[in-house]
Amino acid sequence: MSSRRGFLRDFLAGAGIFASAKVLSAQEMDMSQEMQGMRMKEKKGSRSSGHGRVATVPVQTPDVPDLPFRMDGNVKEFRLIAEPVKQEIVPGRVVDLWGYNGSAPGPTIQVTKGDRVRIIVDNHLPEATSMHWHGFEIPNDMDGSPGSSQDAIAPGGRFVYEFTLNQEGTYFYHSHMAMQEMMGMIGAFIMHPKEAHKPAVDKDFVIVLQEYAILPNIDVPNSMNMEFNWLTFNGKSGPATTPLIVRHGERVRIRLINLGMDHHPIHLHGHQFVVTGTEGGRQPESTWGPGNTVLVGVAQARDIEFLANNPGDWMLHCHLPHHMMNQMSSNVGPMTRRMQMPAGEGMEQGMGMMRGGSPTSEENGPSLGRGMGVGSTAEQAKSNSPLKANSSMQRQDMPGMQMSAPQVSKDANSVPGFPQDAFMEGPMMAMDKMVDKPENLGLRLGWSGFMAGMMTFVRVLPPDKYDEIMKLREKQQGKKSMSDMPRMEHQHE
Ligand SMILES: [Cu+2]
Repeated sequence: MSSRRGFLRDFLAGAGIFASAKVLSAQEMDMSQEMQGMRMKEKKGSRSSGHGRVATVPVQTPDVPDLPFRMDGNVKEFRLIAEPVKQEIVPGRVVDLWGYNGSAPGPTIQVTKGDRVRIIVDNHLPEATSMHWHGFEIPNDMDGSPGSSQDAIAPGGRFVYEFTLNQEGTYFYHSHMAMQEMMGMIGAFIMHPKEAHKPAVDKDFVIVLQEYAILPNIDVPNSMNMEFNWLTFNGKSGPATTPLIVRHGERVRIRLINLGMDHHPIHLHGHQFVVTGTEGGRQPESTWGPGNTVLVGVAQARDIEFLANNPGDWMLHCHLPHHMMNQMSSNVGPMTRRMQMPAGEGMEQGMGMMRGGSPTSEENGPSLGRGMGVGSTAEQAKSNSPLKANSSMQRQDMPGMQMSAPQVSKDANSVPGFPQDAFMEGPMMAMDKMVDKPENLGLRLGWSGFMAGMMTFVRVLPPDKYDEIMKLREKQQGKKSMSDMPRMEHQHE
């Protein structure tokens, strides 16, 4: 029995399914059997059942767990707990978000068209919440609209949703309390077709786009701010995002989901893709046209597909310049690069560092650093500060940071516009070792200094490199103890 349990544990870890020791139960047996079936089909290569039908592959959501389920008769039963979450979005930056089951975004739900599902939602937040099923064609009383289709779920309360799903595509769930959305409360809800769409894909990924405004010396997002200094893919900012690993020649789908305040033009290097789906499901092939950038609007989903026929490590990123930065805040201090230039704010004020009040107080709410936010009153003309060339920017408090001098010309300080606010890109920001993981194996030395915000890689690898990374990943995930894994509490029994 113990060896069987050990096998299950390894298997679940290998499949990227996380559960705590508390829930090693029939629930996992159901989940594992279904996932095993999917994986075996995946391994066969063509995944054809012999009648021209091709099975779907499960989606991978890098850095986010899948939500396990148990079968209750013919009903797939899931449990979601709305709760505060501590999340490390880059090494050393742990922030207080709100999410589901210990993760923001919440765990990914995968079902198949025709499934009857039950989702038990428990509210462990200090305030009321409600769960909306975005784009679902379900009875009105299951829609999760607080005040109209149901009462909001009180703190400590529970609501049980149950419906049959006859749709297919990239959907999502989210709190229908607006400010909670800006604390992280969304998750992917993938409805697989009964057989794969043609042409079938070999890899299917999900990326949830989120953004936060977090003042430099506090860990709580300012949900009132309208500009953002932390931009995340699946709850991580570059270089902490986990690359999408693809074997050369595979067909790839990436499902992008946006729930924030901004639209994100997501750009892929080295390939042209077609948009094959929206938040409303599959698009007819007659609408597919080539592109390499897709605008994912707020509350929208976009599926892109391409043949990974160009080997290499290709960037996949939001193309808004400010969305490729981390912890964006202003250069501050009394900057007196030339005479007569107005001095900036003091360090604390200029960076929006809190010394009183809450993140949403009158003093801190509308403004983050220099002129961030509607109604900002702290906007002032500031010169740029001189930057010492050839000086190491090694951070003593972060030993994993790579030691090197910024690449700056000798006359840099006489060039108007230099240094720009947020001069933070380049080799001196590299932290390869701090974000070491199998998926990063073999990336060029210093790569991490150029990845921030909504940035990751699609790594199109030759078979030997691909196999090497997969083996390493399985080994590492097998080693993970259950206590290290994201929390999944089930308290009803
Ligand atoms: Cu963006």
